Amino acid sequence: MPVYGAESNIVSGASYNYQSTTHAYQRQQETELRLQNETYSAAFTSIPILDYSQTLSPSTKPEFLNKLRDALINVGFFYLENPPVPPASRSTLIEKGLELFELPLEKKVEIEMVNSPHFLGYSRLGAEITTLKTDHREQFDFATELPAPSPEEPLYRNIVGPNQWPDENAIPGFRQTLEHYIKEVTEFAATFTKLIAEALDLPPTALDQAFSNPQQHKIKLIKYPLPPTANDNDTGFQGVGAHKDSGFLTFLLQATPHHGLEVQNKAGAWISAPPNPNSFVINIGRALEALTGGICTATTHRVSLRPENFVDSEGNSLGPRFSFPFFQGVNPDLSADKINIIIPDHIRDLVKDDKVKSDAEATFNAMFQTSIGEGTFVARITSHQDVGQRWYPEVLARALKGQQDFVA
Ligand SMILES: O=C(O)CCC(=O)C(=O)O
Ligand SMILES: [Fe+2]
Repeated sequence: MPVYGAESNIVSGASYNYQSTTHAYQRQQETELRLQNETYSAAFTSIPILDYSQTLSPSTKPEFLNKLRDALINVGFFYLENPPVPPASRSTLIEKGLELFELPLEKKVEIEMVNSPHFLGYSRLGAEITTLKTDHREQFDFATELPAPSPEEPLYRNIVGPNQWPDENAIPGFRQTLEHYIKEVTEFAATFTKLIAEALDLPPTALDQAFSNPQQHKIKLIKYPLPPTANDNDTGFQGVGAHKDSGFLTFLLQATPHHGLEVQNKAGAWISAPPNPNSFVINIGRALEALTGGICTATTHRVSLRPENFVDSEGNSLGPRFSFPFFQGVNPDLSADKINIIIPDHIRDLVKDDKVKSDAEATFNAMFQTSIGEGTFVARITSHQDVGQRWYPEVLARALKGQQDFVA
């Protein structure tokens, strides 16, 4: 256990009076006590399980924050059991989500993503690319309902805009169900952001500066059909290729019992993250990693479509896999000069690996030098090239040239 000098009790860059220094010292001692229970390493072999109900009582909250900090630093993924989004909202979303995929193709293509300059709507099987390879999945992208930017605003602000909703007559109640779910997870995400701040010994509102008001969050409804042939992840079909999420936090609802989601530990091994009852899988995006100087780690993950993931333990077919991630967004206009998050030294010191810190700094510079919206805009264009071709052909051409230079 590291021993901290009196100086390091003081949050660097901030001026503190005696009382708050004492307070910081107490918090540090609490932290050290909590750290004695640390259980995960960067070579984790399972995904931590946290219980949200522990946050509701002052007697159990410190233990929760301890586990949360451990998961943030060492794993970047965790299950959150008993989340405050009611089970009924989750099951109704799953019901309506599955119904949406059952619509005939002609109804789905009415809201095809290519119609939307805001990257929202339906993507047919195989329309998305991750790590230069096609993903074997079909999906609908929805978001917090917000108006399109005006033509005078910077082009990248088009990552925000209105949804394309399915025909209400074809799927009555879908919009209401989805908007209700977005509202509930939005509130939960705001609450959880405060817990992240507390786990880093920051004031609960310290991370709120990352968000706009209103803030657009995204939700994807994803269907992974069983690929037509056996495959492995290197040469065959990928559900979604290895990637890190780009936003703040992702709250993933695994809608069916399939295995397939895999998380890469820092030793390179792929760790399975199968569905756990009454939980979300929560993971950290690059924006949160960068904003915390690498303390919170954004971890690579993928979805594997091995045939054994599509059968239960008795060998019965499970049908397609469905999964519904909610991506907590950040303010697209956020840039380095607008960010003032000072992580206490005793927390920064928990990350021993200097490479992690310098990578996080590089990500921070790349993401926030202009504004985060610019980078996100280009990433969307390269992931959804049909949308790029239709609405932003010049940006797409430039981005593809950049990718080729990078690959070459
Ligand atoms: O389908 C899943 O379980 C994960 C999907 C995912 O990682 C993503 O869409 O970013
Ligand atoms: Fe992801």
